[in-house]
Amino acid sequence: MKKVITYGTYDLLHVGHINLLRRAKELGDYLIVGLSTDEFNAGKHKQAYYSYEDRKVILEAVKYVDEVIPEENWEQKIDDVVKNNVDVFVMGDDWKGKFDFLKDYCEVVYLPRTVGVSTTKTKTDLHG
Ligand code: C2G
Repeated sequence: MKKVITYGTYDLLHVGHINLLRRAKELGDYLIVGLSTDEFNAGKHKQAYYSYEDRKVILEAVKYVDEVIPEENWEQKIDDVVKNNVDVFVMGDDWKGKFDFLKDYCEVVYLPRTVGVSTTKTKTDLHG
């Protein structure tokens, strides 16, 4: 079974997230998402609108997602890849090059982002 992993905040789920998850799943048979905890987001200077628990429930309802694990720090990726026997690591290409150190442990794939949609844009547009 070919296992894929990706990471993110996945707040206010939108089509850009779904496009990433669908393409990530297409690269294997089982997709794990490392979901940023609220504490880790604070470190990313990101304040998610939905709590980790709610973002996890929402993500687990997406048909492309097989498992959600907490992303608590920047250092856990190698351990996650090895522990879960992951074959492919996937991220949107805004992260291109940032995770190439994982190439010693698995395939590393950066996928083109979906243009014109982001959680930040949603928030700004809604504030009127
Ligand atoms: N994404 C995308 N297109 C968009 C918006 C997001 O393809 N229009 C992708 C991002 O590239 C990322 C995933 O969707 O692969 C999740 O995006 P975020 O929730 O914004 O994740 P981020 O804050 O970038 O956290 O350790 C990695 C970090 O946790 C990634």
